[in-house]
Amino acid sequence: MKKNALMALAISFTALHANAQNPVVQTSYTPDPAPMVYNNKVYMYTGDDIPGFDFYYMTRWRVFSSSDMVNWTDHGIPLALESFSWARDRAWAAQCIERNGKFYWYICVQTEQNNMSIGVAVGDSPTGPFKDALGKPLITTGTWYNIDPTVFVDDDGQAYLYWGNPNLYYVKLNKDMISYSGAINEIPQTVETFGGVRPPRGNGNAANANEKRPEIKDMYVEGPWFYKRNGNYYMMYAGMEKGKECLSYAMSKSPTGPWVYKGKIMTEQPTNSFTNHGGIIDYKGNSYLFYHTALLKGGGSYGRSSSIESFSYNPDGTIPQINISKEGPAPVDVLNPYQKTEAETIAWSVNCKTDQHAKTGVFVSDIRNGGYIKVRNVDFGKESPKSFTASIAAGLGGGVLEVHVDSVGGTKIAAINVSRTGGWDTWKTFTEAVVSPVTGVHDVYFSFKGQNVTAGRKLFNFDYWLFKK
Ligand code: FUB
Repeated sequence: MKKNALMALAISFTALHANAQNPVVQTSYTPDPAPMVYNNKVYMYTGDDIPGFDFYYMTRWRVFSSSDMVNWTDHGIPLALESFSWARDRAWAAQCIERNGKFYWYICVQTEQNNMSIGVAVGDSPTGPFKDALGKPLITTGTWYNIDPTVFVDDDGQAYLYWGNPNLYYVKLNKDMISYSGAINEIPQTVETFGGVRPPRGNGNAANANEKRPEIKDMYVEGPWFYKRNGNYYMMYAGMEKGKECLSYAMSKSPTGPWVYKGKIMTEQPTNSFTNHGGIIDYKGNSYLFYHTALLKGGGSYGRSSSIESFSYNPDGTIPQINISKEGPAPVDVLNPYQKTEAETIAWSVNCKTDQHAKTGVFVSDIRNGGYIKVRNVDFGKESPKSFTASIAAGLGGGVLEVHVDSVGGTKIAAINVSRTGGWDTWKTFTEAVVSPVTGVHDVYFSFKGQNVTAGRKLFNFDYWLFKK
């Protein structure tokens, strides 16, 4: 290969990694993404995987939001098994929607009676607080089938709740969104509706890794995602191929079917995960597929993380095949650095985590030497800021917060020498001059450096930042 070609390859490799955006959260494991658009923002509701176990032993759910599809603000853990007096274990896939100013978060858990049931929590804001609306399950039939709720309110005001593994069910929700009318209906599964029929248990079922798994073209497994677009109803779901899940979909002209199988959306991708659980939204003129992989460092089939791809529908409303990517979607907005921004608004991060306290809310924690946070598409405008302010808590001293633009080693525009503030939850605002003028749109990197500290020691906690002109 010629020197120029090698150089071009090296540059594009660097560019690819410089723009890594998937998985979209690096501070925790975020399976089963369920996006919701509300008030010009996207909210992403996820589970909370705990890698290292050999099953989906999750105990809580998380919320993130974004205005630009690349910088995601962590809103912490507004809901957990403890929120439901009747829950025992397994905080599995969930979806939240808004109706009349209230937010209904449909979840599924293992109950004290050892079955899976669907419950609903209600809150006054998309980030909570939420509380169990009923004090008991909304859907419980004494079986393990009641998982993965998906909900949609149709144009005529009728709300539908679909769910299930291995069967697909629905009920018509009442206007209160916490009760339903009529029977639980089961959707027939055929080659025509979902691309195939589940073989008898013990011959291809996904639950047991040691089972023989004959090649199956497709079938409904779990993780339904129900929505309507341009008069078409869509049912996306986790299908099955070669012993692992794919994402497939069916369409209908009515909210209750008949469903017509349309094929696979995401097929034979190197996700490293048995499951893939998806969600689809339109936002600021684009369409997005949310799904999970096991590609975050330290992840696996029980350490899954949300990723996003943008796509365009075909003219007839069908969905094209979509591949996973590292880059994810392009930004659809800029970030204003002159407004207080939570430090946990992150496009990419290394060597830090998030935590939450009643007093402070969510903040960036576990900051280690060599770590950084990248925030994309920050618009400084025509005039450079003069100062940089950050709210920091440090139980010990010895850290520096450096601010760079364009890359982690790019131009340094400000630096704060962090001294002890009196405790890890004692917050102090530090302000320093901007030493290198910056205008226009840049990616900003908050880089964490230790001073005379061992590499692994926690440096400081970081709550929010802003620039001033
Ligand atoms: O996350 C636990 C379970 O795995 C979900 O409920 C399924 O959809 C699958 O993703």
